[in-house]
Amino acid sequence: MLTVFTENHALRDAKTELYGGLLVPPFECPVRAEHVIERVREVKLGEIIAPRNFDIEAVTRIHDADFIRFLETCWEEWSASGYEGEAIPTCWPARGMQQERVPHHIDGKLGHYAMAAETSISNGTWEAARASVDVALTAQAAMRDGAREAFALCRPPGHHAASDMFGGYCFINNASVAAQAFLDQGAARVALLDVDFHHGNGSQAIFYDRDDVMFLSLHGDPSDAFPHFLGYADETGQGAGEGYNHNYPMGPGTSFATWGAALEDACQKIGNYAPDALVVSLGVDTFEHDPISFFKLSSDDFKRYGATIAQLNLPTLFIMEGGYAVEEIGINAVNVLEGYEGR
Ligand code: OKP
Ligand code: ZN
Repeated sequence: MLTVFTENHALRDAKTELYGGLLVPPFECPVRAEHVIERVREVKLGEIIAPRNFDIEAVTRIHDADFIRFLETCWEEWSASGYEGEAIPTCWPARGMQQERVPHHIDGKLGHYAMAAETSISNGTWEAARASVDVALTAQAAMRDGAREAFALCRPPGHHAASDMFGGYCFINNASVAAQAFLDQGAARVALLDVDFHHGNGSQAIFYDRDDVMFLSLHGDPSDAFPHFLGYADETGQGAGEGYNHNYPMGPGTSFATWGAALEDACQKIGNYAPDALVVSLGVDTFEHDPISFFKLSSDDFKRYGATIAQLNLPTLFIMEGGYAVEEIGINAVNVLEGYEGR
């Protein structure tokens, strides 16, 4: 399988994450991607290529142009304002407040465009996010040009980012941008399967009222897990999108028996939908030793479910999302790809 990767992911190197009332080193850190590419090399998964640079138009098919300009200029504006730390939102348009106006002050802009406070924006964040979506688009283009499957080793991840919202370590929704690229090249239907531990609220919101992308997500029950305010089973889509959104929330301690049954059900729905392509938001924070998650999948389970996804027999684009047990992230992510290849 082809892998797309760039060292420019390392430009995303924030020093702070607000966690448990402390500013700690971020769980979403550069060494994650290094471990994954190391494992890709170790098992000789296949060719590794660098991304090419895509025009921003492929990104603004999904994201609001003003939001993209905000990401581009946030660090500059924040540091020019005299603040000494990294950019962290501290106030939001909560219930009963103005949702539509974008404030002038950087504190207001951050609150307007952020979904959460753990994702500090730092120097280089925009450049890394841009490189990450170029990785996804390069892998997608390889499939347009004939590859049956590809692995986009994206970092930073993307599935929490909505059209005009960042957070949950995400800035640009790489998987959604890639799904839209398939459609723009003539696909009639794309399935987006999100197996990251966390609900892909950004991807769900982006495609919620559409029937040309079916979104399916297996994740920690939002009642107990981030992002807390989306991802319940009764969110089934709206308008033309009614019936094209499927959530599988699962509780603390969920084992592979339960998780795998949910995957089988999701795969059945994907099969019935008969998409032209499958995009997989591949997070491996479902691992039993993940430091911020509560599922109990073993390293072998990742290989097993890769094989299940392969049974769909669809052109498949894997997009890297989360996974914070850094020592095992390479083995776990590449196990999915090896399982898919029948190794
Ligand atoms: C990003 B991705 C836990 C707080 C969780 C954010 C998690 C973002 C996950 N107490 N904070 O989906 O892997
Ligand atoms: Zn996650």
